[in-house]
Amino acid sequence: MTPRGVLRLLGSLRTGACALLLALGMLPAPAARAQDCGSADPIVIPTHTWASQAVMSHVVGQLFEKIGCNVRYISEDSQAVYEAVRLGDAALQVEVWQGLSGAAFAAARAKGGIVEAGEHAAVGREEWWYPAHVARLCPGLPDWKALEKCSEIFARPDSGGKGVFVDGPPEWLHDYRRIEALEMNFTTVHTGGAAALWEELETAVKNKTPIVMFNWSPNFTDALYRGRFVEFPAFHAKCRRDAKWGVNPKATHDCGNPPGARLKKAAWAGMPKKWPAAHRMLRRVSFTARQIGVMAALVDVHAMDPPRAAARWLARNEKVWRPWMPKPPAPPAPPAPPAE
Ligand code: TMO
Repeated sequence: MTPRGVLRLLGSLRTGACALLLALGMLPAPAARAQDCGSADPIVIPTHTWASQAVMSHVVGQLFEKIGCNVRYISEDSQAVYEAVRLGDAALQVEVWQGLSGAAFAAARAKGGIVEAGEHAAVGREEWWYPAHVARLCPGLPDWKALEKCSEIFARPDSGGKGVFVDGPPEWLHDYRRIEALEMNFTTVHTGGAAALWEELETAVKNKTPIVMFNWSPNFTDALYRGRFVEFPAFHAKCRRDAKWGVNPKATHDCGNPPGARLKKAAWAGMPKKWPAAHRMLRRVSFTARQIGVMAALVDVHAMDPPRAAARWLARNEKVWRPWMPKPPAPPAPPAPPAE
């Protein structure tokens, strides 16, 4: 059984006990009212197709509800979302990745209407990746030149002898010029979404077959698979615009992804005025890599849906989120001493 399979089984045995915890975590908070939120209009929170973002969205939404805000969730494309937030059709995006969304966020910011609402503690990395057993199948990893030498073991019946790089959906807008720029004997196969990526991973781990795939950290895979990112020639901004830079003097994109940046939060510029308490709370929200990995695991390993996973996370992590809540109003000042 794969690590994910084992954990799923243990998880189902614990479900009874957990239902109780969950119920405790969901006891109604003392009467928060919509006027405390600034507006009774729902705060629209967009969710994406990978687990940590969906769970984090519900964690933040359930915190907003604790202070009396109304919340509505929509599922939204991870590129189009920045335009939606800019126009106020969605209020925020809780987990902005540099690689996936850096360009779309910057473009929307340049037009105005969307602002950064601070960073998480976690640094995100997005890159080609392989689970531990692949290191034995392809000596010399994580160096990309070793991967290139082993390309044939990653071939599939329909890949014409080329190694297959298993990627996420086209929506993630990955740049494949790197494969050509580094003259790699690889081709890309898209999966329909994150869940399909994990199915590919699990199959390869169970059968000990080679796989190289897109992955990111923080993720549930950090704790479960002891994988590594492939080390490509180090990123440099010039790599993307200056052909002469880098290992291939005739091509741009002859380097890896940026080494990583803090994950950010984005907000509609009208949010501070319309929902001031929620906006202040959003600014204070900051998750560590470990916390984000756990959120992903609740869905991808323990098969919970994101709202339940969020309720569970909140029930177990009050110490983390309590300091983000609005401070209770100061007690009334003691009466002044009577005048002489
Ligand atoms: C999280 N994602 C990093 C899909 O690009």
